[in-house]
Amino acid sequence: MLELPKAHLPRRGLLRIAGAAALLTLAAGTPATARSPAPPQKYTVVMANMSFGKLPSGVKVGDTITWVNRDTVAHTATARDRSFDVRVQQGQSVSMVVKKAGNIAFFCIYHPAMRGTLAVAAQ
Ligand SMILES: [Cu+2]
Repeated sequence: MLELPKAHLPRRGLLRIAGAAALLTLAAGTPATARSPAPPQKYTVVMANMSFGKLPSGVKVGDTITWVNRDTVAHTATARDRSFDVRVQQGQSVSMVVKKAGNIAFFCIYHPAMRGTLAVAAQ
């Protein structure tokens, strides 16, 4: 119909269109999460009935884990690589900041049958 052949469009107009498309592409390609890292999260692991309760997933270096001991004896959460070693008296809780990434096996030094593996992602 009234469509102009490309050769008839002014050069400047074409450049402007290309520029706008580039800006839109940039805006779409930059999610909010890329600008700032996620804030540290807090998790809880319960020690009860002589075992560790459900372990959190999605833990990252810098997050905090609070170990809550609901038993009537003391427990520890001791990493086999010693990247953490938390002693928790009966009825108490102790918080720690996760320092190291990896699948970190841990146990209770008083009750070695109590054990688990904490999956920690880098920051
Ligand atoms: Cu124990």
